[in-house]
Amino acid sequence: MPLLRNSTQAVDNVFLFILAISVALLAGIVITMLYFVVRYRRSRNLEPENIEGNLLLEIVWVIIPLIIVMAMFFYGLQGFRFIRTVPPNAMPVKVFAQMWHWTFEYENGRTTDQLLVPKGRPVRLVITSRDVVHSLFIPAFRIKEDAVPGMQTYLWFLPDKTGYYDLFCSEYCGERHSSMITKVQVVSAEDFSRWYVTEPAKHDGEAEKGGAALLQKKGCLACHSTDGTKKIGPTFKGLAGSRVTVVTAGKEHEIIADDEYLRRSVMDPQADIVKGYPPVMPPQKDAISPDELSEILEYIKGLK
Ligand SMILES: [Cu+2]
Repeated sequence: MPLLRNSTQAVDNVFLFILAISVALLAGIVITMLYFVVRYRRSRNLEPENIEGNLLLEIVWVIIPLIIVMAMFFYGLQGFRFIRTVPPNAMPVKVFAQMWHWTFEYENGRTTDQLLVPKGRPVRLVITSRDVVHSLFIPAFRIKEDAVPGMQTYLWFLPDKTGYYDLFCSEYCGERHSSMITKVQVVSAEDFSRWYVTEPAKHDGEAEKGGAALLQKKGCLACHSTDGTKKIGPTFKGLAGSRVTVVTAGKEHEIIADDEYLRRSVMDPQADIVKGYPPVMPPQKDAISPDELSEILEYIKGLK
């Protein structure tokens, strides 16, 4: 059996093996069936014969399928073990799933919303969820694993060709599930180390700093707009200081969107639900630090 190099191989080998056996079986059965239809047609066999058992034949049709099925099992097991055994030199990346956004965190604390990896080095993804069950799927590398709140799961893969590959959520997780799609970008080892050591603030443009960048990074913009557009949640434009009709514990009332209200809406979103919107936002206590929240609010207040 060939030595496995990556997960794509591990899965495709078994798939092609089973496919080949299935095609051979299908052809064998159909050909035999057609032959029998002609050979034993009614005009030639008016009187049916009585057939006794045949021990040899019975042994053969138990043993051969057994060998085939066991071969599928061992071939599959080999691939499964390969996929579940992370090479020791793998680069760890933390993955956080949340409605409806992916965040990738590198060892140096750097976070991104696209997965950037160097060519030729295995990558270990340590996956968890900040709200509901999601599932991380990278079809090009044939890997998929659930993202479960309160639990860590893992995947690994070997990016051996540069380029962009789809990465998306494959566990229906609510209204904007389909927007949980991003890319894996495989770059050369040199390009990667250059990017890895660059300070994000120097690297990214002015506009990407502070609150605006945080809104993007934390996934807020999946549901909230900054230009007045109505999305899953209310827009941030003109929000600060405005009058908002909210539902608190089943009772409707008006509230002024002051600092306290804005903070509560991020950290404990279920406390007051803005009228006309679904109560779907998860609390951000663990995802956004007090300093980050202050920066975000500063930015939101500027959106007149
Ligand atoms: Cu999801």
